[in-house]
Amino acid sequence: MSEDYRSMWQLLGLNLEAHDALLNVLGKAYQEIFLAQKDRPQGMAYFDFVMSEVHGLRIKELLDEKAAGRKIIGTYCVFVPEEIVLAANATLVGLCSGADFAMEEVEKCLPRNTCALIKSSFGFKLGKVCPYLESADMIVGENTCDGKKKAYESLKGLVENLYVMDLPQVKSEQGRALLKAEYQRFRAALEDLSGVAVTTASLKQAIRTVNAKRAAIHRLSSLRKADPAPISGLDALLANQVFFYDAPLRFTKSMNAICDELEARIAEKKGVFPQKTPRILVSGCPQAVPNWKLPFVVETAGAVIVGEESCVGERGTRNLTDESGETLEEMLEAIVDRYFRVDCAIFTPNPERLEHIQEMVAAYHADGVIHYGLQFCQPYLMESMPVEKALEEQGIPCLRVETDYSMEDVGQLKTRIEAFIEQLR
Ligand code: BJ8
Repeated sequence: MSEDYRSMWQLLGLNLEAHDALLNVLGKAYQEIFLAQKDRPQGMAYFDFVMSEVHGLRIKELLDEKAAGRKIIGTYCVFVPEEIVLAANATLVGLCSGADFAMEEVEKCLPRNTCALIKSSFGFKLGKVCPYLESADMIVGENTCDGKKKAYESLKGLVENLYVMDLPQVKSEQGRALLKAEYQRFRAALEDLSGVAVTTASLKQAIRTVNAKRAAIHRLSSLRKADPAPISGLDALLANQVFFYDAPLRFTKSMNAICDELEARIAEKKGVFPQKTPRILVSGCPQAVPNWKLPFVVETAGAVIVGEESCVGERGTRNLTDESGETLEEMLEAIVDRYFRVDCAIFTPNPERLEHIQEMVAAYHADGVIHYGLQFCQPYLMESMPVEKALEEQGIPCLRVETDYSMEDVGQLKTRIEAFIEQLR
């Protein structure tokens, strides 16, 4: 950290000793995984800076926003509409769920066979190491998978400002009506919290801001179609992770600057890996910061990741919100339409997800798909089997990986992934 933020962390109630240990591990991992890569785009320096200040400068900015009257909203799911949050004079931040922490304590609250993502969100709270969580004025949980919705019942005893959003599980008329009703209830709760009413002007501007951020990420995705790939899967994943933390306008600007650089690289046929390196699409569970295990294994085994069919990736950012609405009602309808298209595996049935995987394989010229499932994640592990079958029927090789956040299976993963890559050559 470039400044001494210790008093800030102390005021937030962090456990300084545990927090130091976390930052040390993170810093070392970042060095070994990201900074050791060759030929990274220069624009990645921005993301290196963001990561080096992820618990420092960004938290200070959020606290400054709070002091100026804005509210901070923490979220665990891409169904929480950032447009409505921004329009109510609040800032949305993703909450850490990508590393094991305080597992002994966590397993006193949650069954051992709970997915790593849920356990991690508890670990960061119980271990008192997440300044985002401690800065938030409202933490939004959502009724998605069974694991999350039951876990929020327990989280309620740990955080006093938990707000639970109900979500549909079927893409029916009633499902859409539920989503709309829940977004209206959420808007009212935000207005109560911030004391600021959502207006046509503020919602219109918020839709534009979030669309611009998503459009910048789409631009990056599109550039990954090139061979040689102009950016590694690791760096692209990092950009998708930072998407959840950074100030929206700054993120959009920095992302577009990287894309300008990548366009120049593509014109010169310059890449991070040689041409004809096997190309992988990763599909499945979200990979939250600092979960970099899979791309690290894949890209040190001789392949490049060219897309993520994931909520930290295209599932979360694929669609833009229609900007033509003029009334609050029209804009809310457009927001509901946009989010109702997210093809999370909690929906049943969920045929759009398979269609999107197939579209992405074609668009990014992927040679194969790695289906990434977290252990005990029923929705994605259940879907992984029909996904694998359908892809293989079309001659698209697919490897199903089931893992967690520990490093214990890295050797085994490496062996399986190397064999899969060999098959793609
Ligand atoms: S919209 S994917 S962010 S719910 S990995 S906790 S599903 S048992 S994260 Fe998700 Fe929203 Fe869906 Fe996206 Fe449950 Fe599976 Fe754990 Fe998961």
